[in-house]
Amino acid sequence: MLIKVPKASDCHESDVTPESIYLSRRNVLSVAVTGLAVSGLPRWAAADDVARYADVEPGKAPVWFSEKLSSVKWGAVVVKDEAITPFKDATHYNNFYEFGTDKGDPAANAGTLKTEPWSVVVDGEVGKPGRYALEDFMKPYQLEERIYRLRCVEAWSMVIPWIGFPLSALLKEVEPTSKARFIRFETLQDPKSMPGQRSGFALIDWPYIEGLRLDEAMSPLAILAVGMYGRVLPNQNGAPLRLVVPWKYGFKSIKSIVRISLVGEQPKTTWQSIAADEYGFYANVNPTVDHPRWTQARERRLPSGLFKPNVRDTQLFNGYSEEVASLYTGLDLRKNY
Ligand SMILES: Nc1nc2c(c(=O)[nH]1)N[C@H]1C(S)=C(S)[C@@H](COP(=O)(O)O)O[C@H]1N2
Ligand SMILES: [Mo]
Repeated sequence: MLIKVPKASDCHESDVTPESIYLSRRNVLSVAVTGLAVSGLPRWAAADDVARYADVEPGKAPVWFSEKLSSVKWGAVVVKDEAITPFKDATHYNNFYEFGTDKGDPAANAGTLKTEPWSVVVDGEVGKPGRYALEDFMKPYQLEERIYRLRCVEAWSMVIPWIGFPLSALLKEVEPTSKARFIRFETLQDPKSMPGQRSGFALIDWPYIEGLRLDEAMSPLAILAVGMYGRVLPNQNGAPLRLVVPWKYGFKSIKSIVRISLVGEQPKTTWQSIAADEYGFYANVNPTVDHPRWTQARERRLPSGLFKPNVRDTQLFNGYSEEVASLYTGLDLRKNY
């Protein structure tokens, strides 16, 4: 990752505002009455309910998404006692190098990304390979809201309410063969719509590639996201389909996926290819294993002011140890960073 000195324009000078201010729900009353509230969010909402986040533009959603929105399991996983990052920050402070390397570039440039029609290829070591139109690809899945911390390797973090479905559900659909040991993801390559792929940002050998071990991919926390903040994913956040693995540094959560392959060998990932000594395949969030050029012990929780930074301790596995630590028993996390 490039070293970036934060600019004043990168973030707001405000302290974190309680989640309740950003979040208003149609069913708040019913939640209070039934006592299902978790940090102001219900675990389950009525079937016709839609989460409403204040100050969020609904965005132009495809029909399949709007249809699924009415049956989303709202607040299926939540973060307790931490505010949801304002939508404005989550959509204007991004890493998506296909659209430029400045934090504001994806918001400024990703409008050119054409997300409809979109197709996804599933191939490699699977019983049911195929090429699907996104609306067909999505048919089997029930959407859930998953409110997760996102910790970038650059030491900033957010809390984002994603809408997606477990990656394990996809794996069940496509039937990995006994030879499948890893899953590999590929982002769209389209220099016409992606200025970062034309500008000769020579470091990256496009397309962007990421991967997981198969057992990591099966973790109930790993999701494929199609929405956030109660709406369809904005282009700059990886529309129309992206990975979210909340216990790993953000670069593992690959955006705008066009190909998912089950493979026998560990895939060569984009950031590993750029600097293998700085960015590993595992990239598990770990406060005790520093990046060679900066500490990973702490993070800036956005929004964070330049003069009043909102800094907090980074947690092992980004606070998801209980769910994922067992995946790594016997693995030297210092060597396998
Ligand atoms: N294709 C692609 N996916 C990507 C990136 C990228 O540059 N290209 N950046 C990654 C990094 S470094 C981070 S921190 C997250 C940021 O996701 P967000 O902008 O939705 O917060 O996306 C990840 N996925
Ligand atoms: Mo990142």
